[in-house]
Amino acid sequence: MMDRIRAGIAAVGGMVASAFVAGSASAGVGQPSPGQMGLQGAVTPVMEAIHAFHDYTNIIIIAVAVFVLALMIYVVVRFNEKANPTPARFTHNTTIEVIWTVVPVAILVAIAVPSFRLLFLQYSYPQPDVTIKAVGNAWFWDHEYPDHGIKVTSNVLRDEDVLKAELGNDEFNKRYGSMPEGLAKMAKLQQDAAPIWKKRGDPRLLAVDNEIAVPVGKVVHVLVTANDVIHNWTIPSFGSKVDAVPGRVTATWFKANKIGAYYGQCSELCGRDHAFMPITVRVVSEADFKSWVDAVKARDRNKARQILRTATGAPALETKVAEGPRQ
Ligand SMILES: [Cu+2]
Repeated sequence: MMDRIRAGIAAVGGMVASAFVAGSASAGVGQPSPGQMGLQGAVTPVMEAIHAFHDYTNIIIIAVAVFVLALMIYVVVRFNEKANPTPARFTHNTTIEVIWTVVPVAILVAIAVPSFRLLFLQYSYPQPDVTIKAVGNAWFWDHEYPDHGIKVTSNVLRDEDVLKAELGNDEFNKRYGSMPEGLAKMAKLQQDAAPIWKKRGDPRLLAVDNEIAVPVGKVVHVLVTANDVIHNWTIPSFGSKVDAVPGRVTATWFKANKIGAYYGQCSELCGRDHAFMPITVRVVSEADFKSWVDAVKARDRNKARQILRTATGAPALETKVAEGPRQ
């Protein structure tokens, strides 16, 4: 009975896994895409290795599931009471017992070796070109660049923030100021903001007011910690996901090889606004990175944001930069 349940679970696992393999081809890069089932597209060596390991492991999982299913069908057909009225009475077979012990061990070793290789790639840090200290707060991120002397506070952009940036505070208050706070107002704001999100080219709930940048093709170390509770610094397309623990420094590294905008979000349940502390990293050319650093140093948030948008081919904004709830 247990064996049958186990085989059933393996068969279902195989089907799910094959759906994942099929889905990964259509996955977006830098952010999730509608109907996506697999991992987000890779732009770093680590994420490429994660993809390769994921696909490789799936092949083994599917092969095992198909084999077990075939065995079960064979047993059901060949050894049911009608087809096989007098069952054999033996209980041991040394050859088969050796095989069903050795083969699974070999399969586990075949999974363990590339898995350790991936772990070593993730946790042996090459010499950094840029170092970022990411600090998780309830509920926003601070990013410090100790070698460049800058600090960027990233807040989630809400519907009302982009509406305010688009309409101006006065017009915003005129339209929405008299509405009572609640679900109806939230729905109205979401509806009215939808075309603005589209025009901006920013993904709702993943976009932040002040984004951070890194130069393309450079090794970046992210030292991650937290001020209050445990958060998690994640950018799926970089293959980076590390806990931000108060009083402790964890680290991740990446070398992004493609200019663009990459989105992630806190991935450790951290409280009320856990779902509203995204991270945006723009990978830009060395020259754009330098001018962004200068703009941040000069405390010109608007210019800093426009530099990053232009550098990554995002639509330029006529409106001033939208600011999130906390500065
Ligand atoms: Cu968090």
